[in-house]
Amino acid sequence: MTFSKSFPDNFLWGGATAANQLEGAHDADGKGLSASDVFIFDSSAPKERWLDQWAGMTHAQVKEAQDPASQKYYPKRKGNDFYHHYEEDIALFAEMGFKCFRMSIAWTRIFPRGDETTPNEAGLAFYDRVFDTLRRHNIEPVVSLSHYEMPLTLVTEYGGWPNRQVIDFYLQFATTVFTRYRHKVKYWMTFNEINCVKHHPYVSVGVIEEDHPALEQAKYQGAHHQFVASALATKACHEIIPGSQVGCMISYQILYPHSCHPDDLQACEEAQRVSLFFSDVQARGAYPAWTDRMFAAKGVTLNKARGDDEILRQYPVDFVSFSYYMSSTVSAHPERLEGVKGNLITGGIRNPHLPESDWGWQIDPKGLRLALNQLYDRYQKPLFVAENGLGAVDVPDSNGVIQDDYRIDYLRVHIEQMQEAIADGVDLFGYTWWGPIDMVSASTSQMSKRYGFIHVDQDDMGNGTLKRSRKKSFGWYKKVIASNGADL
Ligand code: BGP
Repeated sequence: MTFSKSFPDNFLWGGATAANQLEGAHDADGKGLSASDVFIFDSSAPKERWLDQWAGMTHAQVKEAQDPASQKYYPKRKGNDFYHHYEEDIALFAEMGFKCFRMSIAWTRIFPRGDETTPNEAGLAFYDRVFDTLRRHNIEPVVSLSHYEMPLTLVTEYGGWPNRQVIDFYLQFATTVFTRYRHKVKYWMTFNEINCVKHHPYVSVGVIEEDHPALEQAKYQGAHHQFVASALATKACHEIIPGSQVGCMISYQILYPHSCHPDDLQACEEAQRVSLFFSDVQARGAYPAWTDRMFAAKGVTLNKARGDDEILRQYPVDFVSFSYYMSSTVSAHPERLEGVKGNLITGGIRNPHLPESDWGWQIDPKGLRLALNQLYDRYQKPLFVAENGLGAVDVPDSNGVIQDDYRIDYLRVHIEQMQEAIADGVDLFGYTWWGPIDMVSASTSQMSKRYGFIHVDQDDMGNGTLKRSRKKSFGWYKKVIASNGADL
């Protein structure tokens, strides 16, 4: 007998974005500079060094970026100008049949420095307009509070998240937006990819490495404060918006042992645990026992305030969301492997069985089914695929249309594996493709790393008309949503 079970009727199909890569208008209507507004990227550097750039900033770079005379181009300040195009863009999402739209609120539109006591009304009004436009199109907003940005002032004057005061600033921001949008937004995420602090402490916890000779201590102390802030925000959200749903969001890569040697499996398990303890804390409400040993090995001593453990225990998240782009393999002795280059982004070992994207991200749809099952086994909470997508170089055909069959193929095989996971019994309630419209890449700041169903006419230096046009994948995803995942 064959067994089949498909997407639930109310499945949330949609797309995912982030304010700092999308909106542009970095100084409009009172917005302050955010940590990501000063990020710049040198694509001429060797690819192996790309992650290092994304990982850190120096005070000198921040200072130069704040200088109005600086001639450099900062792509995230321009985004794709959603700030001025949101009505048109949301209408296009509606045309595709989106049930939901994942976006983030730029903290600096609401609190430009982060430490004010009164919010910026013009910033609040912008998101009212966005949410009202979504409602008119029957699109459910799914909102991240902090997606790789925080007010730059909280980095330069307060030292970022290692400073406990930042919890209060974040909670002020969170409660302000919960209260303002309590009738408009039901689904919230507290921090984007909270487990990426180990890769890029600057964007994750606002740490400038020069300030922190004990970098590991700063990273994990910052993460601890985010856990407490996330738990208290979850509590506040439930109080202010009855029936609201709050999720954590992690970056999830399936990891395979490079060989069947027990040492490789041990190394693989450890790497997976180090990545997953973040959602363990947020979904189960406690640090796993083994983290004592990990922190000791890293020389980290967490400063916990009295009551922190109780806060984590009392206010876990309602659902678990994650991004899934690729898998990687782990070896206990990578130095002994000859001719095996590390995965460009993660430093893992390349898997010889998998193809890769133009940017070296290895494509593994079955890994998505594994991820869904692993996370559901572990947490027994509803899951949401908050990001999944293919960054590619898109070249228009002679009629000016982008025939992105490669994107359709990527999407098709990942949807098939989600369907398998649902048949396995996983409680999955939504999927948002990253990013439904071309925008500035998080890790490289390039426009040319395109994910969209909608093309935006803009190059890496910000030149272009910003005109939006439909790619071939636009119609394909529309058909998938209309058939609730049946017509692939
Ligand atoms: C995730 C981030 C997103 C995003 C995506 C694709 O890690 O949450 O912000 O951009 O990856 O990454 P990139 O833009 O670097 O290709």
